[in-house]
Amino acid sequence: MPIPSEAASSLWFDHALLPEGWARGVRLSIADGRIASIEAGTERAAHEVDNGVALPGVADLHSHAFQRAMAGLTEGRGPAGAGGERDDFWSWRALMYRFLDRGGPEEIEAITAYAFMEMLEGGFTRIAEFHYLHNDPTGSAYADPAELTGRVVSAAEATGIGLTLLPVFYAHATFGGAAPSHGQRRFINDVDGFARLLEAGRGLISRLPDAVVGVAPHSLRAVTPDELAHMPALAGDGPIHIHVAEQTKEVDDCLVWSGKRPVEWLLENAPVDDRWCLIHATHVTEAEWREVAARRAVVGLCPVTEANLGDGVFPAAAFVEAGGRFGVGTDSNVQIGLSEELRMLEYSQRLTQRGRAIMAEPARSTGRALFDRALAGGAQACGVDDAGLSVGAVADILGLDHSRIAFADRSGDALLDSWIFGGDRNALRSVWRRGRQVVADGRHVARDAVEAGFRKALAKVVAA
Ligand code: NGQ
Ligand code: ZN
Repeated sequence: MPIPSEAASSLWFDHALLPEGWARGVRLSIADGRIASIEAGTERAAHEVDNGVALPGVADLHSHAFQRAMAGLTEGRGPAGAGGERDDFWSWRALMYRFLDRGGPEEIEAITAYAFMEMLEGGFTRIAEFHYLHNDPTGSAYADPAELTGRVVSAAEATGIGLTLLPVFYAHATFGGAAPSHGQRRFINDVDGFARLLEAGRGLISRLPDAVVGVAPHSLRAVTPDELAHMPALAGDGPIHIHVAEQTKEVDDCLVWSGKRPVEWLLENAPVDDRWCLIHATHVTEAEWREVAARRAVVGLCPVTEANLGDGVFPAAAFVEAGGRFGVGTDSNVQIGLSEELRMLEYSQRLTQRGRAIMAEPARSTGRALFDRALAGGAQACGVDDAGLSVGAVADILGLDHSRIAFADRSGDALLDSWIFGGDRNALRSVWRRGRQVVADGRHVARDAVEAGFRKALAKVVAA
């Protein structure tokens, strides 16, 4: 069920954030899903709509879409988790595993489509889906082992979001090649099976206009060094994503296993370069983050989820000052939105450093610096090279409603700051993907059908 709307041939904006900076009276012409020309300083013609403030669409570099269905269901106090006396990341993970007792292909597709739709409504025009749900609820492979991969591709097609598909390799419970636990049965693969899954994924995405396939060894806990060594070749030209150093227990366990910290081990034992995206990397030493920056890898920050799970705070400001690259992801999808992620990122830095405008840079406001960096880092991590409203780039465009009170008497970077920090959720009015309008008046064009599918899926997967 691909979305119906026709591609626009030209769009007029009162303000636009172009790679060289802010411009007024901007007309973008669009052909074959790409920006064909950009004129600035124009007057709006009588037949043209004022589409407000144009921003380039940003990539969400990390998601487990199915977790959207759990939002709000893990916020109570429960029995202690595997990792300690209190509710923490590990007790959350145990609840998340239990959530996977139900949910077949139809439910997974419906939940994924709902999350992808909300990403578009929230300003993300591409998603790197870190997809690790491969098996059925008993832990057996589906008749088609790529069944659920196909469902992710269908969800991207139905919503129109750009897809960077990251099939996940997952084989062990923890460091040292431990056998997987019962809760992990839906994730498990071996290297040969994974190679076949990747091939299937490459076939499945060929029906999407600009999808990318990469690989995702889940974490140093779930993958042995031997298995990890296969991943760069399997990735081909695609990106390589891995969760790393999100929790202090992971750091401690890695030290016991190898004598090294997770990021340190990865940098010494894997060919980490600009194809790599290190998800979270929360607990890093200065030597580690300096080396990550020098390797030009992207750090995939997921500030809302990291706050929700109590992970900790990545030293983003120092990392960026050293030339480090980051993008943002929605990870658990407990809440989905670009402005929310950027705001949480800045606020986590302010709260720990007791300062203001921590991520701002000379001549760029906080919001602008966050936005520019997340745009570039997201594109790199997703394996796409054109980010930004420039001629030849894919026409993935956000339109903020300039008439809202949040933007009164604002221009330039203050527009971004007012959107990100003012928190007007209705400010993002329009989204175009490859020139087709997928969000109008703040709603995805297929919202009614996608929402109905999600409701049906929830009724099946949420325990009574
Ligand atoms: C995940 N989520 O794969 O969904 C993980 C939890 C794990 C986050 N790390 C599982 N936020 O890391 O073992
Ligand atoms: Zn994750």
